[in-house]
Order: sequence, then structure tokens, then C-alpha cells
Amino acid sequence: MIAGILLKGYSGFYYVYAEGRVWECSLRGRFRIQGQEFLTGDRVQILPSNGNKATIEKVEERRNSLVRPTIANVDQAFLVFALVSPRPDLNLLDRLLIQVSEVGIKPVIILNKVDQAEVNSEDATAENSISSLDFYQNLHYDLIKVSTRTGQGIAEVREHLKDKVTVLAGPSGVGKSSLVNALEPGFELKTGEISRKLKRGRHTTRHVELMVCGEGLLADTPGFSSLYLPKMKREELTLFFPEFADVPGKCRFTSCVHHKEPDCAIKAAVESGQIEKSRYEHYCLFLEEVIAAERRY
Ligand SMILES: Nc1nc2c(ncn2[C@@H]2O[C@H](COP(=O)(O)OP(=O)(O)OP(=O)(O)O)[C@@H](O)[C@H]2O)c(=O)[nH]1
Ligand SMILES: [Mg+2]
Ligand SMILES: [Zn+2]
Repeated sequence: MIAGILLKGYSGFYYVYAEGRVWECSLRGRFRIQGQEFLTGDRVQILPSNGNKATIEKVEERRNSLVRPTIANVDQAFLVFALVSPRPDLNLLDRLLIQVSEVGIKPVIILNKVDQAEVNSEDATAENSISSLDFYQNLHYDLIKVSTRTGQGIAEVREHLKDKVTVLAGPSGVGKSSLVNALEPGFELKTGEISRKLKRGRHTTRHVELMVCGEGLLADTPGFSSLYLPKMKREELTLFFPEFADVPGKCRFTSCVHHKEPDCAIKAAVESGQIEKSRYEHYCLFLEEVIAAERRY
């Protein structure tokens, strides 16, 4: 038997990547009735029969799984945003950082369309966007600046793909499919208007698919613009704002959630500029959501 990763299930067959090639697999006995429980990204053991055919004999326990997209055992997520258009939605970015970190997936922020900076270099909006994402590097997140148009940064993205299962996430129109095409020109994924028109159908009729890309596996996803926070206790939210831990000094109250309390070290750090204002504003928004959700449980 050989170990592999499930790329996709399609019309009763399962495509598994193992030992550098793709196997068309059917299910062995007891799995047949449980077929629907397989997820893209599942680690499986397969038994080759002839040619590229094999049967799935065993499914390993999942390390993690995401609901949207429905995929298991993801190592990292590329959180893709565009420099100028569509304007980076930092609220969504901060939500995504929480969502992936919570299940142990490493986030990598990809700032695409950096070629737009040259075109609009006089434009204050572009300048703001650049600096507003740069500070994420100081929060110990990886940030790669790319342009699928000029090829800038593509080699660096390819490096990050190596030996990993990566999922793309981000709003519609930021260039996720364009990025896949830049990494692997053979795929020719639909981009732009066509992609948007097909999106609904594609989203509902097809499961997410992993593609062999460079030396890793990559899943493209349709864009989205809203995201719920995972279930957590209000005091856990600070864990997803790593920069809060770097703040010197202490809050007056040990139970301080850095919101309405007096003598708060975090609020002082926002005032002094040590903590980015947008990050703190999102923290407060998220805190209210977490507290509202607590009441429902
Ligand atoms: N200027 C510029 N435009 C780009 C770049 N990358 C992609 N685009 C354009 O941005 C538009 C959207 O690209 P897509 O790749 O379809 O975006 P997507 O994120 O896959 O969108 P959805 O599939 O709807 O989620 C297209 O018109 C692309 O040509 C880039 O680096 N620079
Ligand atoms: Mg797309
Ligand atoms: Zn505080």
C-alpha cells in the first residue's frame, strides 16, 4: 500500500496523489457506503491494481478541516488581497487570520496586483493600501507582494508551496485564479468576468479540488466577502492578536478584555501607535460578536 492525498471526488471516483502521480481510485467494501464522508485533502492508503487504477483501503484521521471550502489537512492558507482594486478589506483579512490560526493552519498574506501601484503612484489611496498591509509583517505574518501580470513575487510564492497543502482564500476579483495560472500556466483556470458568472454553479455543483502545483498541492476557491468568527470565549480573542502580547505594562484589571475598562495597557499602546488602529478596531468589533455569540450557547 502507498500513502497519498485525496485531490477530489468526482462521479464515484476518487483522485489520489501518491508517489508523484495521480491515481484513479475506487472504494473498497466498507467505504463504499461512507463515500460522502471523504474530504478533499484526506490522507489515504491506496492499493494499486493496474495502470493508474487503485483502491482506497484506509483513511487517516484528519489533522484539521475547513468548512468553506470543505477540505482537510491543510498546512497553510494564502489570504489573497489586491493592492488597489478591489480595495483591501482588512476586516475580512483579520477574520481570516483568526479562522485559519484557530485550526492550526499557517496564514500567508498575498498582496496581489502590486503593478497597480505604479499606475496610480500619485494616488494616495494606493499609498495607504501599501502601508496598511505592510504592518502585518511586524505582527510576524508572512506577506508576499505579487503581480500575476508582471510575474513579481511568483517565484517566492512557488517556494512556499513546496511539500505543502495550500488553500487560497480571499474576496472575489483579487486574482486567486490568476495566481494559480501564473504558478502553473497549464491549468488555464477561468478568471475575471467568466469566473464570476460561473461562480454560483461552480460553488454548488463541485467540491473543492486540490491541484498539483509546483512541488505542492493547491486549492483554488470562489471568493467570499463575509465570515463568521469561530466559537470562542471572550478572553480567548486576544490570542489571535499576537501583537497584544508584546505590550509592556499591565492592565489594571487582570480580567481586562481591553474594551471599556479603565487603565488598559492595550488601549495605551493603541494611543502611542504601538498597536495598529485598524487591528484594535477590529478587535473591538470581534469582541462584541464573540460576546453576543456567548449568550446563544
Ligand atoms: N492589474 C492586475 N490585475 C490582475 C492581476 N491579477 C489578476 N488581475 C485581474 O483581476 C481580475 C480578477 O482576477 P481573478 O483571478 O478572476 O480573481 P479571483 O480572485 O479568482 O476571483 P473569484 O474567482 O471571483 O473569487 C481579472 O480581470 C484579472 O485579469 C494583477 O497582478 N494585476
Ligand atoms: Mg477565481
Ligand atoms: Zn486591557
